[in-house]
Amino acid sequence: MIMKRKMEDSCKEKCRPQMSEEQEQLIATLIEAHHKTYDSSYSDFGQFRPPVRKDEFDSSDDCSMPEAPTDCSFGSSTPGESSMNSGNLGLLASFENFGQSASNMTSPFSMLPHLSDLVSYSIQKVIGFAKSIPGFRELNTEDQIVLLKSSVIEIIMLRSNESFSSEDNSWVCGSEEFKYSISDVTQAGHNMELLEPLVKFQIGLKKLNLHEAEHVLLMAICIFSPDRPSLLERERVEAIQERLSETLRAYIVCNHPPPSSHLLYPKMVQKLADLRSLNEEHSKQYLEISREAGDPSDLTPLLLEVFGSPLS
Ligand code: YSL
Repeated sequence: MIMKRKMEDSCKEKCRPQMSEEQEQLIATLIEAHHKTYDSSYSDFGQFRPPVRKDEFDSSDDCSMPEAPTDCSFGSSTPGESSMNSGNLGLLASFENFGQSASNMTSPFSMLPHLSDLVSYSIQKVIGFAKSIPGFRELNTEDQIVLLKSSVIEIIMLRSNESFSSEDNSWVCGSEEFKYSISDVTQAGHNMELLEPLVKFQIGLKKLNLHEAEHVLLMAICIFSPDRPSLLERERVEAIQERLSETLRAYIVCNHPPPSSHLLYPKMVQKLADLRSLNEEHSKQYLEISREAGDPSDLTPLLLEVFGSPLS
């Protein structure tokens, strides 16, 4: 009897000719929100502090020695910085070198200012996306903040898949200048070994060949994770996530043809699990980088607020 009911249910599921009006509307809303917050032309990237790529075979690598400050501290900095520094070749210079300031080409974190600006910009876009997910604004403010703070790095990793190229394992955002390889990210202080899971994640996600509807639903489902610590109204978050997951399952059944639809939903759920461990790893690395970065202004106030300040 139970068996029979189950079969009837699953048949009803599979044979439902269309998704509900409400589900169609939800997807349309999410896609529109994503288009408004993800600029595929990457035309804003020129406003970030410029990327500084250290030549891997550059002998000026040795400049981490504080006794040779004049050789490298002022080698090549932005115009504003060099004029500000001119004349200070003595004590200040060696202090600056100790601190590995952003003006110093030999800083091990030469990509940090640019990538901080990219992440900071992305955080603002993710906030815009979250705010337009039906139900988000109706949550209490505390829970909105908890959901955003805990998921934002995961959403950035998810959305970045749109620029990720499996051909050369890099994120391609228009010009060569805004093409980010693994080595670029290590030049923001991130450890190569720990970046590998991020790249593996990108490759695996790319392979799923998600439809845009699936991509935006996955991001929305990730934001509405009811198990984030210290949520006040967990059940409300869970109810919204449930509605999103239901919509995703219905979308796959109705619109995603086999064979790529095979086990697609569980594979997407697995991606959410992968993101948790990437998030955890990121927290650890961020803490180290924010402590070791010589110049706190390499980061941005928003970054400090969202990921935490080493001083707080
Ligand atoms: O503080 C953020 C640190 C992460 C790296 C964490 C690695 C920890 C190991 C698990 C940053 C540096 C990563 C980014 C920003 C490096 C450059 C490429 C990329 C990475 C995601 C996290 C994202 C690319 C884009 C470009 C474009 O697709 C966008 C508009 C996206 O928002 C971000």
